[in-house]
Amino acid sequence: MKQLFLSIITIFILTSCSQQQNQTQEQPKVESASIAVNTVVCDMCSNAITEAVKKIDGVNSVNVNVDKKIATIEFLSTKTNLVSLEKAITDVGYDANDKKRNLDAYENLPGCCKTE
Ligand SMILES: [Cu+2]
Repeated sequence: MKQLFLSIITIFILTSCSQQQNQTQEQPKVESASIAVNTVVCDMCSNAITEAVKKIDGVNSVNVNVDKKIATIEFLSTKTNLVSLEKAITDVGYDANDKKRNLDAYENLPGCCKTE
């Protein structure tokens, strides 16, 4: 009786382990990108970029560091890519890596967010 109980436990452990492995394999790959956002000056800039990037399908998280001027973004590589992330940022009026900001969007930013 005790042996039967032990073998049931063993089967249970083995089954739950293999299920966990399967889940890991099925999950799409999460990538992290650090994008230089050199024209960011304040929290409003940070919020504008965060809101814009979050709208992209496949983006898990966005964190803009105003002091270091870096946007750290976690995304699913199966759904989006670095170019799309950069474009979302330039479209709201900020430089992203070597991509220049959209000037019309930049003109519409609050005065405190303009760098010139
Ligand atoms: Cu700002």
